[in-house]
Amino acid sequence: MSDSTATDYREMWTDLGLDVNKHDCLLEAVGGMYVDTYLSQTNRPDSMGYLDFVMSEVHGLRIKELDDFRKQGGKVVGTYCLYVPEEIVRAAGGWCIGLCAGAEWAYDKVEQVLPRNTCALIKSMMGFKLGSVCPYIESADLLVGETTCDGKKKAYELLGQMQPMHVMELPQMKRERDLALWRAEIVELMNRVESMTGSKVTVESMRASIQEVNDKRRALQRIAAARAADPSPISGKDALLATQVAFYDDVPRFTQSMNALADELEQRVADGVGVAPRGAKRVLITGTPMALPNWKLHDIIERSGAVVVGEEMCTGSRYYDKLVSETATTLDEMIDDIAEKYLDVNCACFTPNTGRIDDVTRMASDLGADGVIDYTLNFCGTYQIESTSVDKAVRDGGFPVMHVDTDYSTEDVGQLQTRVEAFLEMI
Ligand code: BJ8
Repeated sequence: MSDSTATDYREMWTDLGLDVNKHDCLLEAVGGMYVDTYLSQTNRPDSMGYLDFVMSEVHGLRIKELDDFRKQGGKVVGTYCLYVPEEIVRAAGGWCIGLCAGAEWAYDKVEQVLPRNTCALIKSMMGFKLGSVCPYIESADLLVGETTCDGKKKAYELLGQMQPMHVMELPQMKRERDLALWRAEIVELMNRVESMTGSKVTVESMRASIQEVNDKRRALQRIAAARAADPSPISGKDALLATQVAFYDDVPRFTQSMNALADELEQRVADGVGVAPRGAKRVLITGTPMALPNWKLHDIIERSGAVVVGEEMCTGSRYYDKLVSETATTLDEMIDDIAEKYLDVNCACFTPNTGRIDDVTRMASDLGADGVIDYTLNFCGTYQIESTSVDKAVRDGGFPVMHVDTDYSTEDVGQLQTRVEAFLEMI
């Protein structure tokens, strides 16, 4: 991260409209966090070198790639949620990037337009834009939002006054008529991206995009499966980082690198090599997403000697555990398959959302977890209320559970550390 701050990319950042001095501060802060959180780990898989490199160039080389793509006429679509189908954007010739919303930034400006008691993810999303420090959002030709939670919906109206915005209406139940509505929304997104890129989606382009995004998810599934071993061959922090980077890295390159990481993890499992000693306490985390660079809870848990073995969240299994069917032969069938796969994501904005509860207990058992931490960002009503059902199902399944409500600040780190240590001692 620090290399990029020196000189190379300042002209590009300026051209993108960034506040370059504030951006330097952001890079320095995130770079410092990365060194403390990641590079201080021991016995990491060698293949993590790829993600270290990606992070060292997170606002440099990758932004340059987006810039070059756009200069050749390419279009970049920025998203904030798992429901926006990357396959559609890629099939129409665009690139899709998940936008940063994982750190506190410019809250003084944010709180002039949003209530203070808004969840950190939404405040961060707005803060990066209002603070002019995110080269990803400034590289996006179109933002695609979705009607998930109320806070995001209303914040998209404000973002839409600053940048081109397309909002998809996501139904909040999963009946046949909801699927029909969702499919129509996907077709509308496809039309919008096609008119922006000037490139029509074809059976061939859609088949290729389904295949390459599935391949990315398959690579992440291999990494996830390796974490069932005791000792776990990879830290939860490193596995979380892999999923976070999946949202914005070049797709084929990322897939290749993650398959190399999975090869190494599988070898480590065969050799009994782990990041923590065999028998270290194993924790499954469930809840709201942890957008880059939110590594707070994983760091606290793993510094306490336990290992995070899975994440039932949008920066975890919800992102990679389901694939789009690859058997369709017509464009209509492919769109059906995409609509079905995406509506099957289990977000708490749906009612009922029993699929998520089933996933939590299944994952806790498959991954040999000793306990579950249910993690929610403050003021996220849907996940906070769903905690009651998660808590009951996890306890009924025989697993201890702890609930954490937090945000992106470091103020509660000491208190969380004490609570996590007490939980780990108890399990
Ligand atoms: S599919 S979890 S990425 S909406 S934490 S902004 S819900 S108040 S992020 Fe999410 Fe899509 Fe669902 Fe996943 Fe609102 Fe809650 Fe904040 Fe949230």
